[in-house]
Amino acid sequence: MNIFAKIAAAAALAAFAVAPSFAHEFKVGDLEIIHPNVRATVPGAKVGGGFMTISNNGTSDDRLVSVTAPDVSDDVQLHEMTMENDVMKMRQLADGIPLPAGEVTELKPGGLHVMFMNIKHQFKEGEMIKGTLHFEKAGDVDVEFSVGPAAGGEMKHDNMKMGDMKGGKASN
Ligand SMILES: [Cu+2]
Repeated sequence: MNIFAKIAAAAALAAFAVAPSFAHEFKVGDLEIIHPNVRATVPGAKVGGGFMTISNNGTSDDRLVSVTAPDVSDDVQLHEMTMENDVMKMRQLADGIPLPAGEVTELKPGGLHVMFMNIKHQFKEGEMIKGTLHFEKAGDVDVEFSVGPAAGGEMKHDNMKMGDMKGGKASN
């Protein structure tokens, strides 16, 4: 192997080794799940927020029904944050998150998100957290949430009173 081949091989290996941290995605049926990630949590925090982009490339609507991640939480919920009269409100989406055919649905800070309740350990930046997404039509897919930096302020679940949470049905 000449020196150039060695460099190329090393570069390929390095790229492979770091790839999951910035570009990971999962597929199930017609759904593409791009960069599932969670925010790092501070010590003692009880909850963590999770985000991802889901592209429904099919011709029929689907729905993210639930998420499970027994390594970190026994109660993973789907939430929506909305502004109502200048007040940030969070509600649980009992019917899950609709994924219209041909559309890209974003779970992001300040909007739709996954919430890991009563987390079993701190989420540390750089780690991966195993979870399973359950879709109404596409079925189940195992994913890994990469742990990114801690919240920058848009969504501090820790400061939210649980009393502010209202159960509700997802509106389509
Ligand atoms: Cu939440």
